[in-house]
Amino acid sequence: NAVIYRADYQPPAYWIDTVDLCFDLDPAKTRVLNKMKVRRNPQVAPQPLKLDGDELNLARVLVNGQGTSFKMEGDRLVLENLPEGDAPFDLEIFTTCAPAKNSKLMGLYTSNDSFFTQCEAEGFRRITYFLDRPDVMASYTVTLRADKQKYPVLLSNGNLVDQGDLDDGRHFAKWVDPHRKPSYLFALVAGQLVCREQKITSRSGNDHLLQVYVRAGDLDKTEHAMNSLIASVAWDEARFGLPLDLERFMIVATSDFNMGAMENKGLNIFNTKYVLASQATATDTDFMNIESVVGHEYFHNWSGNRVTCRDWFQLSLKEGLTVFRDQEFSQDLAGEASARAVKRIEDVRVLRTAQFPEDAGPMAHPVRPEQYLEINNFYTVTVYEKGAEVVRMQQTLVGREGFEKGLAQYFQRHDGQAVTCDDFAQAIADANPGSHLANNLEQFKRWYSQAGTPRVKATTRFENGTYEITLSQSCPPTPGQAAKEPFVIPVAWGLVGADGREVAGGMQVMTQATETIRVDGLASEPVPSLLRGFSAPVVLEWDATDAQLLALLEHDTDPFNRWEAAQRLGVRRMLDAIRGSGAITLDDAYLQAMRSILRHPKLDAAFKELVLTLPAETYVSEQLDEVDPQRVHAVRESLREQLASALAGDWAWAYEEHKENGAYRPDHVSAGRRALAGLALTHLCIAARSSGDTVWPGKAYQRFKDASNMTDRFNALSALVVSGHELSRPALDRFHGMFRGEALVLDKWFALQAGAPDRGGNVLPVVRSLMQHPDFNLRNPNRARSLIFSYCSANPGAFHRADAAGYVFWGDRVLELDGVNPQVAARLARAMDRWRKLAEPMRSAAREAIARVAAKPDLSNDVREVVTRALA
Ligand code: BAL
Ligand code: ZN
Repeated sequence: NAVIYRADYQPPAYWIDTVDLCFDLDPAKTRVLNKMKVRRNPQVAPQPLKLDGDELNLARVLVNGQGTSFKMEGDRLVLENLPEGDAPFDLEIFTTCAPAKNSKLMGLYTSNDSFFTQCEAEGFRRITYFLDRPDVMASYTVTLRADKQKYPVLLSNGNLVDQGDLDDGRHFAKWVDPHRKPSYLFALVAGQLVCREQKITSRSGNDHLLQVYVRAGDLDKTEHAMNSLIASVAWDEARFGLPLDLERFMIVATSDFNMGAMENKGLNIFNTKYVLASQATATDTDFMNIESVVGHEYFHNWSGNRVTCRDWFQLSLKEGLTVFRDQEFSQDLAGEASARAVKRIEDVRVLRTAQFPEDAGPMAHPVRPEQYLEINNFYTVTVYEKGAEVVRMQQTLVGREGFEKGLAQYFQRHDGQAVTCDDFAQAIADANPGSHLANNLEQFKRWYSQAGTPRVKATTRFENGTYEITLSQSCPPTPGQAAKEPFVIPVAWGLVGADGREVAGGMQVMTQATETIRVDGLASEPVPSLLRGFSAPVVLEWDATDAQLLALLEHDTDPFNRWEAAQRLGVRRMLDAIRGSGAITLDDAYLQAMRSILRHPKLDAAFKELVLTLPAETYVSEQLDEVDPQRVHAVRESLREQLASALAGDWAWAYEEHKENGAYRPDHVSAGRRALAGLALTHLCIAARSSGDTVWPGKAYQRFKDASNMTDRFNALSALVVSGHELSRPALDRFHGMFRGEALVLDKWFALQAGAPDRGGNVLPVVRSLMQHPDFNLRNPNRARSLIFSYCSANPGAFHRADAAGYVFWGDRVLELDGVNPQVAARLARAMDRWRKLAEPMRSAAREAIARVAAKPDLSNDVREVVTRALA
């Protein structure tokens, strides 16, 4: 229960070379026989062997076949009388555990009468005593024994080398993993599963068997996951020369899973949310997410599994890199430049609405954290998404080809090793001597060590045909880091002339606190386009005029900054209203600009949808020193209503123009059309609320009933719910009736109601009553997230109530969940991260609610760490 520090890293005192595990699977009491070959690490002074364990029943310990003395230090099993010298010895440990009682979903657990494992980060110690740390890599042989009728499918990592029947209706399967791996990549699955399989031959001519395992009845929802896997294998080989190194690659879906998915070697275990999709049950977003998560887990096979982390502080080594790789994969699959830009905007939106607040709050930490109490709390948007931006900047600084060379260098140098973020950056730099990265490597690595979002302030001057842009960087203090040194910041820039044409452009690689870009010989003052493509994860402080932003929205050749101009125009109007009287009337210039984007003959529908979507409430709130979330919500709603009413004719045109897509395909072009039609329908229903019109809500209801796919159906349902139309009730009831057997669709049904716009405090009572719904189940993470998180974390206008009832609900749920699944509880605890920014009386009420949670004596480390930091 102590804080762990990166600076305290010590190499392991022992190595474990081989592990032979034998499981007798039983939900109530599973027996685990673990035979290891262990040897001392000659580089470390002799000391006892201390094995990690958690909630295990220890039955026997043998060293070289003989009973031995041992003692317990907390959860650790300590062996002192071990053979002298460096020669390997046999260590045999026999334990039992209770998978059916494992509601934490870490280690070995049951879900729907099947067995699954989750070992990252520290779940393997809940299966057997072990050196459960990523720098101890071993060769695994696994034998699974279980009732044949109940558990006909028995899977583990690697290759199936033997199987057969045993007495009493039991059977066995023996698996050998040809690759050494750390314990967090171990996996087993046993249950009644069916699989879709596909044989493929890779570019290099090797044959592989790909399998996707699901429950019977779900097989018709696995085609997209399989296609995504096939595409992932091909992409990694084509783009980075990284082939599949296994004969067999399996994906298994389970509906009880803490995370999205897990990259266990050769046996990825997935949340059903990221596997199952059919046009009737999954939206376009679900299809895209499946593609990217399947890609992400597959890409880990190299970036994570072949080269892993020395310790958990290095988590971003594999996660930042693999998010970067999955983002690139999705962009490459999207194809055209405009579709790539849409994906980039979506990724940046996640970063700015989730990671920037994290970087400014009590849980702020560097991409490579310095300390943790519970590592599960550090699977964060900082480690993942900001980590990916840090990798992306390295690519920017060495160029795309240089980055490919750098990655090849990294894998060549470190294949089979457990390494650090420093090793990664060093390899990329070494492969690119003379590059901006190589020339500034130590300074660049501050991105790994300094927390907080840097701010780049831009000021401009035009005199005698010379345009100057002065850029100054700073970074606010974060917990434990009062002062920051300058970062290396690549700022992609361009100048747009008065006639809308590009007049200059380049990349300023900032290394100093202040730098100036100068362009001579200009006939008139241009408009600067800065941080193109979001070339660095910073806040750009630029006091642009409306005219400059409107010019960029119309002319910028950089689609990201075109979108960004619209965001700035929207944010400015919202902030003016929030800081002012709370009321605002949208100006013609803004409305006209939005109209011309909506009606633009050449722009993609997906891009239009992004431009016409107002900045999120959380993003707007981050721009304020003190936040009244209800006021932010009210202002955004007011703007949306005006946008809806003023452009009603244009929205009607957009809906009619984009609503028909022919046969459903989840490709980017038709998904973009559906997205824009959905946004239009929402605005038309919102406009109908003020005008009293019944035609559009009626059309939305009809669309909801007749839709041929989930995207259109859900968008129509959402339009009714968001606009608060009375037809939303029968539509919600009908939706539930149609999909009562589809867990993932019911998650959407819960989430939509919990995330609905608040009208006079009506959402919390709905959430409370949905907690009593027969389909609600707190123990299922997806369901808990769909109802509770959708309310507490994703609906600020409804959650932050002046009467504090939202906070009381939050505290009760955190404590309730902590008794079931601390990892999920700690995520929910993070809903209060930004409490210090709240206006009174919410701030005091929030502090009281957090203090009430913190006062509970037997809190998990997970929740304790979050609430303690929040109050610090
Ligand atoms: N390694 C945990 C799940 C993921 O990031 O792929
Ligand atoms: Zn990952």
